[in-house]
Amino acid sequence: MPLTDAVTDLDALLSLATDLAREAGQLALSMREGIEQEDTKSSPTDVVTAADRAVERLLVAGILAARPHDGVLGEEGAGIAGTSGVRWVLDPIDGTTNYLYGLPQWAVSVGVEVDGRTGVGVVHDPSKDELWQAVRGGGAVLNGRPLRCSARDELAQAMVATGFGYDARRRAAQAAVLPDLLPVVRDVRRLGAASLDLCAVAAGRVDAYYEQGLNPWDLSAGGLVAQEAGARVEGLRGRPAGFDLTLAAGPGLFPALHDLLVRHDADADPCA
Ligand code: LIP
Repeated sequence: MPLTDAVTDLDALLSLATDLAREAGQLALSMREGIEQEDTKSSPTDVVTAADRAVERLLVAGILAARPHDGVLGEEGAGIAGTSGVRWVLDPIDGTTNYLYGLPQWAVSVGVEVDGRTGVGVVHDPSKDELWQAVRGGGAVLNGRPLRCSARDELAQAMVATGFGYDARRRAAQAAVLPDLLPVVRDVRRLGAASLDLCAVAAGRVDAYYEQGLNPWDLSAGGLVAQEAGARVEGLRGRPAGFDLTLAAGPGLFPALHDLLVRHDADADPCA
């Protein structure tokens, strides 16, 4: 079984992250009915609900009760430096727009960095009762079953997921890639939650995923799940995955999709 030969302290972090993600997922599920937009952030469509904030408060309280010296970074404002070398990277509800609309494609994403590197990732999708877990060097599982990414290496056969930002300038630049991408791949999916898109790569539910504009909390846990399932999770031109561009794909497919995105300068920031 993967995850059993991980370093003990990573095991302990995985156990705490899993318990907290499950508890947070149940809270989010309980608040879903009748939820309304409470605020917006980077644009009028970048929404926040009371559930986003309540779930982040629950996660932070649970982390600090168990590990008072850890750092925490959360999408909804949690920012604790910490002194332990462990930092929790939280997206309390990844896919908030889907959550607001009642589309069952959202997740609680809990990444745990040890000395600056993600060592544990947990993504909990309560709508589908799916628990995605990964430990660096220990593999990735979905509901306890080992994960392996797609071995597909032909772009023409590839199902590619992507996402679009909240800023109209970024969306225009992202749209400009599609006329060249759509004719040369099997199909494209825009599912709306980066952490679940990355987990879908890990499970071979899509063959690749790319997006510009991911924040650390979108990428942390799902990126480790995809990596530990054998996918490459990187930026373009040898850069690490991150805000400029995140591309996740099996080793056979990665180069062709990478080169198409390079031709489009898909990592250039149109909002700069
Ligand atoms: C979402 C990401 C998604 C992206 C959306 C949004 P949020 O995160 O998971 O991939 O396309 O624009 O950023 O805001 O729902 O936590």
